[in-house]
Amino acid sequence: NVNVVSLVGAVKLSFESSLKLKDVEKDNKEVNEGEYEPSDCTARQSVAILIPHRNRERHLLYLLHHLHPFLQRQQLHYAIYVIQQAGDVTFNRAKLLNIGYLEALKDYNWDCFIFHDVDLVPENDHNLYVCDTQPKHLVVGRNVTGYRLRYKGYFGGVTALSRDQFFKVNGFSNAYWGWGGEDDDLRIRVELQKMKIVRPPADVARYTMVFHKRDSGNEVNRDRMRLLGRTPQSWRKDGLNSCSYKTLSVERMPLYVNVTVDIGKPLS
Ligand code: UD2
Ligand code: MN
Repeated sequence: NVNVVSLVGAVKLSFESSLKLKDVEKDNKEVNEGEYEPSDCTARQSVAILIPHRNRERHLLYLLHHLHPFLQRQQLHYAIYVIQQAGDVTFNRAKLLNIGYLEALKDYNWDCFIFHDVDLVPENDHNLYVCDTQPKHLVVGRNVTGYRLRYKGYFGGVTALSRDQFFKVNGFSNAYWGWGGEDDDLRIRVELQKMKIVRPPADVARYTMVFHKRDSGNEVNRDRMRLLGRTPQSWRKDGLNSCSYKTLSVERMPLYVNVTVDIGKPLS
């Protein structure tokens, strides 16, 4: 029984500098250790939201503020995981997301995984955070790029893959340190499995990206083109099955599970 009334379509987003974590916690009393389940129906999918993170506290706060009510309107059983890279070695978004998948599955057998940049806030709740029969790219447009697809094959920002789809491609590559390439690598993995990327309609798949500069510690990865050329040969042995890391802590906060990890450093 679908309660269509709970969706509102395009929402007005707010980014108040006075917003505090305590306020967001008060607004989301039904969320327990980052997890929520509708009380009046059975959700169609159980969804883990994975957010790679380091030093973007303000963005995380804005995202939690909008995402919790958004996901509840969609009547999902969900949990939010923030995967925090410890230390100041070069950032590795893809490896953090692999870790999120592995760690979240220790809690529950999630059907679907949403790989989510911390700075992207969905503008329309008809953009459903569920998995499809094919890997799904949820970002067609962003405010900063005139709401147009950046390029054909673009697969960055927010993606949804089922547990099996992500397992089949062996997850992300762990080899992309610094900015760029890891999203294209995942697209290649998906295409090698003869899967086809789907997207919601452009008027629905819209995001606001909170303004930011390139972070120090996330410099452009100059090796990314070479790596992308090797993906067809390397994907089988570089991914979920080779992801080594040390879990430093798992904190069950009211609004998310905070997983802090030591992911090592790039080879040479
Ligand atoms: C684009 C993609 C992103 C990724 C990246 C290249 C879009 C909308 N997003 O983002 O998915 O493919 O290019 O790697 O096209 N982060 C931190 N702390 C840091 C650095 C990064 O938390 O110091 C996380 C955070 O979740 C952030 C994400 O990594 O949203 C991507 O980094 P970015 O926002 O700096 O890169 P951007 O916007 O070019
Ligand atoms: Mn960004």
